[in-house]
Amino acid sequence: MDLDQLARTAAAMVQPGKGILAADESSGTIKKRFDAIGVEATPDNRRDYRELLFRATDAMKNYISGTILYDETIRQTASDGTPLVKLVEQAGAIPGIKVDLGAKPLPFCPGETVTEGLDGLRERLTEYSGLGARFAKWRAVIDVGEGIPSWTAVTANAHALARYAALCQEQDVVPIVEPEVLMDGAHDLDRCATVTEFVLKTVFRELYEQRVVLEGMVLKPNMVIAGKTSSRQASVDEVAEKTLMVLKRCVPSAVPGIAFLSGGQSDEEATAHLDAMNRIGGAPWRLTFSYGRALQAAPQKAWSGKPDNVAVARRAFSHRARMNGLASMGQWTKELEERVA
Ligand code: 5MM
Repeated sequence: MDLDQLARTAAAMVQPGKGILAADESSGTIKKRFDAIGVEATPDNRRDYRELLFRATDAMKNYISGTILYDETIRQTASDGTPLVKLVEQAGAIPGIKVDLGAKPLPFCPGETVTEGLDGLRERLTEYSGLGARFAKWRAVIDVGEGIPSWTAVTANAHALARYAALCQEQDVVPIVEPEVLMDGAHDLDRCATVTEFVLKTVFRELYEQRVVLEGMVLKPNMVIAGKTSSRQASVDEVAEKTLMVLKRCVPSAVPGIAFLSGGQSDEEATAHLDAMNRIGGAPWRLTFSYGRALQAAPQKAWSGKPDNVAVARRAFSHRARMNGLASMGQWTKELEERVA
């Protein structure tokens, strides 16, 4: 393990003004996104769409530090024969790869899942590293509801995350550790805070037990936010304060950076929350974004599968990437958002 290399890559992933583009939707998830814009989910359409993003020079060069790819994407070539992974590199961003195989039902824990994919992971990491991936991602999904999450589900997921992270570091691949407490449900902000704290404490205990070097990883958590159907939605400042409070209780300062997921927040909410946390300041880690939906919803809608819309879709992507880049430094304003709109 080359700790300097891991730490350098992790620091580059969370550098000021930039964040991570999560473009690692599995075929099922990208189908849902394409269905919403009336595009058939074929390998060529997925390739064209991702090529559109990776050739968006302004966004990729200026605001995107790294891009998470899916297994199919890291093997695909663009229309001119250039591997898509090379497009990411040429734009100055670091290629990464989703390596988990998805959340599967956890025995004896109704309604809960455990993320699978550890079998054969060492060999898959070797291959992905040869294809250009310098970081990886594994997402654990924690649902909040009556009587859940269970201790069983949280510890099973935390253990798998730590085993994955150790295997990555063994091969000089930076692990993004993503324990996502879902926004689905009617729970309030405090319940999300309690569950997120329990999950993060458990994850960091498991990371320690599996000998993961904290300086060579990036954490990708949810923000502390009320459930989507909660009768009381918290203000931007409440979300920022509670999220920072929970993170400070759980995340050692040796971790170089935290790159949030957006989890179903609107584009502007995800930006405003990140910005508010960076304005509060004083955090021992860099705080940035690793958004999927909150970066891609606008370009997907603008594109809608039509070649004539590529330029306008790239502008939409560039705008969201710039807004989030500013938020990663606490320099975003609503006025900037509206001026462009
Ligand atoms: C890009 O979305 C990823 C989806 O993966 P699956 O297809 O396996 O569900 C997801 O892991 C994503 O990287 C994070 O959840 C962040 O995305 P959001 O949309 O929550 O910002």
